[in-house]
Amino acid sequence: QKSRAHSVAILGAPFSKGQKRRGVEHGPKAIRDAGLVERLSNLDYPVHDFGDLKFQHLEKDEPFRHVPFPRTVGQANKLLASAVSRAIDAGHTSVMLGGDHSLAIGSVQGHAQQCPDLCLIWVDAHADINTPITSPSGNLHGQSVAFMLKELQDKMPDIPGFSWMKPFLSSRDLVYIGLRDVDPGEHIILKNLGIQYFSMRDIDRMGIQRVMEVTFDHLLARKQRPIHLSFDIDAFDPSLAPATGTPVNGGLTYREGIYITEEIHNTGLLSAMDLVEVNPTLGASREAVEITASLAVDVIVSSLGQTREGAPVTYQDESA
Ligand code: 6HN
Ligand code: MN
Ligand code: MN
Ligand code: MN
Repeated sequence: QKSRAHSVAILGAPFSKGQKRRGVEHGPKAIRDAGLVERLSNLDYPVHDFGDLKFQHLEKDEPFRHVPFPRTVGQANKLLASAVSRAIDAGHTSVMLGGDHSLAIGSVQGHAQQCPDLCLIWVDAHADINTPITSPSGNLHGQSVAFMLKELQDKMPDIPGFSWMKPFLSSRDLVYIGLRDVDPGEHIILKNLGIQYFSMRDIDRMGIQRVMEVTFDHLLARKQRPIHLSFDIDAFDPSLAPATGTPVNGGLTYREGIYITEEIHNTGLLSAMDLVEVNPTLGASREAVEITASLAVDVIVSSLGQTREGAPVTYQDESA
């Protein structure tokens, strides 16, 4: 129940080539402009904002079958993986600001370099577990998890740009929350591998409290280990998070989303997180963009220990 006195590393990842719409590369700026660092400094640990990663532009990057920008996405994730690995090694809790969800490949892989026994909680409307073969769109942000899973190794073609990594995660160390738009090929993978998931229908049936209990039973009952939280803002209902590329009706309420992150914080095991798919060019209005970015900040500060019930002062406040 006790949070470790960890410092927080913020890594901006302005990247959009995991899908075809521009604008999501401005996500890190929108989330910072919504007050991320100020809100985090109200909590009692040091915050290190490492700024934005500089991703390289590749002149020639032919599609692999119908998958666009494979080398660009592969190389960006390689860079991100080493940045996350270094941040964890330095003792920080890593907070990656996307960018599109293909960035989870590098973020989780870099985390796993330091913490090979990590488990993964994926909060999303989508399962992002298409392979390049099953993917209807070709977009790599819908395939991130397939690159990670050992059990899918023989279903993955040799796609250019990814020779730097091998699958590192076992399918039983993964839980999904919030699913409501799963492609046919993804559904087969979820069922064949027996992956633990909670769709929006499951949340309707069980309630979010029971969902979190079963999630932690599944991931932590055998042993306590580091948690990676990969949070796609489109897990929320589009009325709360309109500025995103692939919105789907019937998403998480504000309170369900914050309950998820409060419970994750309460385990004391959160070691790295991603907040992805905030696209400030897609909001219908300035306000639509602002509520989406400010929701992203709420998710991050809640994951890192901001509570709705207040907290005792744990330091000497000289101005008091
Ligand atoms: N995301 N399942 C669709 C696809 O193109 O594979 C949508 C993926 C959305 C990805 O929101 O991170
Ligand atoms: Mn430090
Ligand atoms: Mn996603
Ligand atoms: Mn999604």
